[in-house]
Amino acid sequence: MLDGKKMLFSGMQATGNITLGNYLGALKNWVNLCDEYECFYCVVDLHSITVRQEPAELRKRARNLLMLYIAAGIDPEKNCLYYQSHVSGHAELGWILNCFTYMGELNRMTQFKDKSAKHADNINGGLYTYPVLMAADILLFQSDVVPVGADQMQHLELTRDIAQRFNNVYGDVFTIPEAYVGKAGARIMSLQDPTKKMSKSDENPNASIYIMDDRDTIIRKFKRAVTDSDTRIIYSEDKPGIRNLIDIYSVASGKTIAEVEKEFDGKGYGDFKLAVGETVADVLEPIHKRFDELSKDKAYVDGIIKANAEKAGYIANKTLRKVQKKVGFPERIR
Ligand code: ATP
Ligand code: LTN
Repeated sequence: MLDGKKMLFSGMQATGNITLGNYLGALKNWVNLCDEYECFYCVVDLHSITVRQEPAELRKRARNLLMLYIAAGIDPEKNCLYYQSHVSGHAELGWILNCFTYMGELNRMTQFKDKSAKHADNINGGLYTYPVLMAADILLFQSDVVPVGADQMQHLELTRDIAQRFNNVYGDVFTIPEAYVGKAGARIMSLQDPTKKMSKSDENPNASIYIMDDRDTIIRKFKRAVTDSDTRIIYSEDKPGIRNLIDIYSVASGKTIAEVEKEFDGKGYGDFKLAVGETVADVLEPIHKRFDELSKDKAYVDGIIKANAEKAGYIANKTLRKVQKKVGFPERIR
């Protein structure tokens, strides 16, 4: 608790270009949570180097992501937006929690299996212990809730298990966090293969809408989206292509699935795809504008980075010191 509010933590990797999946599944849901929670939104750059990164590119992407958080509507005065690498407690707690995590648990992580297959030439220890660092992120802030897309549920479960295990040995040190998965948009699928999630690391640029795509590109990509062999706009389990587009349109427009089906009753895929494209472009337009303004205001963004890293560092240290004491590290001499 901080100032009477429950704690909330989430993060995104600064790898690749942020997609519509990241926006609808995560970012968009983050915007209004600060009324109810004390929110920490991190750019998880330590996680990013589990796959090879070009240093200048990583630096640029990390800053762009932090600006995108703000451009998407997260108020940096009311939320703590910072880089994971600016708060050393993440890595320090990560190490300690590694010693409370079993290899059997890590072997079961599906994201590790997927990423190892994708990066077969670089299956490093960081990729393997990635979920433990994520647990450290969450537990460092005594988080009550963690808003994530559905793909992160397994990591959240592991975090809870690690926290519980630690608490069983040392008493109530960590708050046991709950996942908060938004009702809509939790799993946006690829436009080229609707059985796969839309992912920023997808090699085919037509599979994803990137948040920074311009209107024409967005409309073109939706026009080319793979759909099923039917012509009606109906939400159905066995029509994953059109179901995904209905999901996207529904979250972007704020209409229910039934309203969308009704609106396009008797119309064809062509009309529908155009409407989805236009609606998504309308949603993203103000974000582009705000992002451009922020890009030009270096001093403002630098000020946020500095102040928020200090705030996050202060809170993180409180948990870290407690944990260090519990496990038996010698006290600091002042
Ligand atoms: P990568 O392709 O590099 O693995 P990613 O696109 O899966 O990345 P992350 O940085 O791992 O993105 O995720 C950031 C947030 O976006 C997480 O909360 C995640 O659950 C959410 N998210 C990612 N992809 C989707 C998607 N297709 N639909 C809904 N939410 C998503
Ligand atoms: N693993 C997450 C990103 C992430 C995260 C976190 C999300 C790192 N640390 C803490 C929530 C809380 C991902 O790949 N999307």
